[in-house]
This record gives sequence, structure tokens and C-alpha cells, in this order.
Amino acid sequence: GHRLTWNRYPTLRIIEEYFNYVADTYPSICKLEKIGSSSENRSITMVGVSNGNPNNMGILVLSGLHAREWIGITSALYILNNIVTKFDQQPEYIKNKNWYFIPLLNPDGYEYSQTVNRLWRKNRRKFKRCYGVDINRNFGKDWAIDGITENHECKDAYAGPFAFSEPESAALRDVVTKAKGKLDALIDIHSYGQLILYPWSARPWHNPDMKVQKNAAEAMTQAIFDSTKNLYKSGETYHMVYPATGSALDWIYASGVTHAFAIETRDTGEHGFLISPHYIEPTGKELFIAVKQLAKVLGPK
Ligand code: 0X9
Ligand code: ZN
Repeated sequence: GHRLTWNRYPTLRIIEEYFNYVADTYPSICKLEKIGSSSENRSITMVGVSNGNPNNMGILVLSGLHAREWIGITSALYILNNIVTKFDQQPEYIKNKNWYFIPLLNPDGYEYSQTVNRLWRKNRRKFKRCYGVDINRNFGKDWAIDGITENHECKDAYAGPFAFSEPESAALRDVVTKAKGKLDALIDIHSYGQLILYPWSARPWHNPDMKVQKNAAEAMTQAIFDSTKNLYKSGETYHMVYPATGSALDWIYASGVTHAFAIETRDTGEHGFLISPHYIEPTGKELFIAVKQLAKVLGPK
């Protein structure tokens, strides 16, 4: 069994227990892979979900880069749970995909946010004066190009000493590199703002696939609105949010994943990171609607 419920935010232990549960209970479609170890030596886990069809396209569902964004992590778990436990009832465009779920890339930060400082954002790398690198500034596309995030280990958006200096970003890099050519889409789930974002994050100009992404993002916001009447907006990260260097989104897109999105979940700021567990289920539901819409847009290869 497992103790994951949608009534409260899970502890790290409950998340790990849940990973083992799905792998043990659905062995014909689910596989766990340890993709790395954090600086405090916790496992970073990927759950692969596939029916083994050799023509499947690949979708990476990522979350928990930022420790305090708990509702993003539960949303990824909600999507995973719905696909796996109701696999036979899913439409063909869901079943015929290779799903790569990494619901918690930053286990050290999450544990620290759960037990010590609710608003912790970074990992827990120890430096001389302070702790932590912002994993979503540590990737090797436009790393630290603003020249601000460098060399400030006490800042909340510290980019790290060099690109991929952190075990969490290096683990994700290796997964994407290894899956090369088999990954077609990324959803990197964050909170908050109700936004569906596409590259670039660090540059003010359009990326070459912007029209394709814009259409898919608008289909996702429309699908959410149609079934929940909740409003998400879409656009390029740089313009919709603020410039963000070295993001996972930009690096994964630049490495060949055309349909690359970051989603900022509920809410729009009323409770922000401190959103009540009452919203775990409705937020999970609308994220699942977005992911289903994307899988539908991708179609079969
Ligand atoms: O600052 C960030 O990394 C993101 N916002 S957050 O509040 N979740 O920290 C920027 C928006 C998302 N952009 C990318 N993922 N590139
Ligand atoms: Zn975030």
C-alpha cells in the first residue's frame, strides 16, 4: 500500500513509498529508475510508464525543481496516478506514449521546505556562507548570461559555480541526452501564476518553433477553461514572467524537444506558494487536462 492522498501535501517518505507502490502494482507498464543522487545523498527517481509500443512518442513530466512549489509536485503525482491506475480506460493518444515522470527533482530542498523553512526554493548544496543553487538557473543554455545570478551563493536564484554543477540538473541532463530523439515533449510544472509558458526564458526573441508551441499552449488553456472555467494564460517565459537564465525549459527545448512547456499552476497570487491542500485535486485535474490535450495535439508519430 501507500499513504498518498489528495487531502494533504505528502512527505518525502510518502512520495517514495508511492513510487515503490506503482512500480510493484503495475509492473507491466511502470518502471522506476534511479537517475541520480542529491548532495545529501537522496535518490532522484524517474517513473517510466509505457505499453512498450515501439512507435510511441515520449513525454517528460517534470516537477519539484523548486522546493516550495508543493502543488506542482502533487500535480505531477496526480497525472502519474491517473494514467497508471486507469491505464486501460485512457484514449489511444495517452496509452501510446512513453511517459517519463520525474515528480521531485529536488528531494533535499523539498525535505527542508517540509521541515525547516516552508519557503525554501533551491537545493541544499553547502557553500562557505550559504546553502543552495537554484536548479532552474543551473542548466547549460544561456547559463548566468545576466551576470547577476553568478557568484551569489546567498541569493534565491543562485545559478551555481558552473552549468550543471548540481547533481539534480546533471541527472536531468543525462536522462534527456540518453533519450535523445525519443523525447517529443516536456511539461515542467511550477507554481504559481496560472500560466503555460514556452521558450525562450533568457532571450527576448522568438524561438524557431514558437508558432507550434503557441498553438499547443492555447489548445491547453482552452481545454482547461472549457472543463473548469478556470483561466490560464500562455506566452513566452521572458515576456510573460521575467528573464530566467539557465532554465530547464530552455536547455531541454534547445536539445531537441520541440513541444517544451513550463506550467505555473494555481493560484494567481492570493495564497501563492502557501496554497491550501484543498486545491491539490482541482489543480491536479486541470494539469491532467492540459497534459492530455498536449498528448492529443502530438498525435501518433
Ligand atoms: O523563476 C523561475 O524559475 C520560474 N518561476 S517560479 O516562480 N516557478 O520560480 C520562471 C517561470 C518559469 N520559467 C521557466 N521554467 N523557464
Ligand atoms: Zn518554480
